Amino acid sequence: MTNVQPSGVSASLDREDLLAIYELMLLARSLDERQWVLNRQGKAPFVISCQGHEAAQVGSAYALKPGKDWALPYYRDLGVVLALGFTPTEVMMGLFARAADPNSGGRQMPAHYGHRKLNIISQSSPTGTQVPHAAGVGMAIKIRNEVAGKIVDDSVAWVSFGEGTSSQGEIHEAMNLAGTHKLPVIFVCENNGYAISVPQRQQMGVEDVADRAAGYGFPGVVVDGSDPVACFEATQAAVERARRGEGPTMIEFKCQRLTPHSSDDNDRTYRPADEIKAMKQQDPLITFAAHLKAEDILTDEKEAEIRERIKKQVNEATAAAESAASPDPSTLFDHIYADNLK
Ligand SMILES: Cc1ncc(C[n+]2csc(CCOP(=O)(O)OP(=O)(O)O)c2C)c(N)n1
Ligand SMILES: [Mg+2]
Repeated sequence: MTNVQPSGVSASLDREDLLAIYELMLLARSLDERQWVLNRQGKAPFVISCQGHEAAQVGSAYALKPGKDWALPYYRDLGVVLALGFTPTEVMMGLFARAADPNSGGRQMPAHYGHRKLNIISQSSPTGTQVPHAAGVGMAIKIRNEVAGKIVDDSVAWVSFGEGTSSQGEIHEAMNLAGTHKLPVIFVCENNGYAISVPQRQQMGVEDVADRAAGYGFPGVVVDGSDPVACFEATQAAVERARRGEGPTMIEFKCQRLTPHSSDDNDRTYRPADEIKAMKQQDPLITFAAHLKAEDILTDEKEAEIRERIKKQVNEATAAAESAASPDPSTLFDHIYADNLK
């Protein structure tokens, strides 16, 4: 296991990239906050937040090629799907279960992300089911190259899950398969220290989930999940390794969950108030903005301009999705019985 130290600089990221990453992080936060407002107004059924994970999500997804690589994100990954090309309106279509929702045409719960054009594979509600799917995608890529006798497809499968989920059996089976066959899979664990109300010390006997990768014969790295540049760098290294046919990597991002588990949870019953207060000091939006300002990449004027643009996007997305059509009842059985497959 290797520890990747926060770097703040990357040879592959220029000033425009760093500003784009910051803007995506802020867009994810703003859309997330709007979803909570809509939930508390009784308009949106369920919210599960990316707040506190934005740096890990955007930094990591920024190392992928949307539409070429395969992404199997989990429910918290709003920052990932935005970085891969989801529009704010598409996100809101999912929240309101509208017909135009790219995830499932309004059939899935919110935050079960999927997008055909972007190669984002829809996930199921039982946690972790996307992880063996990712190993299967990696196996398909490998077989395609074996049949051709050379690398004709150097795409990778990127899959994410929480630390609680990382203890489930199928995650270990998927990592074993990927390690055995050197599959091009990036296993991303967003470790926020809680599985709903259960703290990590009651979930597993190790401190670093990435330690487990050694048991399957591939590298495991631990990265500060509040530093988007370090998250990008670690993912880029894993992607390059996978593209070269050298096999999988596990990356563990140490994140903070700044909200309750979901809009149906009250974390004040199990998290001390001072723990939440301390976490907010480490908010990646604040620390990354401070870093960019210290480097003269972000100015107060630029920040105001970005915030204004995002406010407009979030307002427009909300209005478009609120007024959009629900799925037509005549499509109820689509995708359920063989003769209705689309
Ligand atoms: C197989 C299964 N067991 C339990 C649940 C209920 N559940 C949903 S999210 C969750 C916690 C997962 O925690 P973690 O993997 O750490 O991810 P986090 O939400 O903290 O990002 C649980 C227990 C579920 N959806 N599926
Ligand atoms: Mg967790």
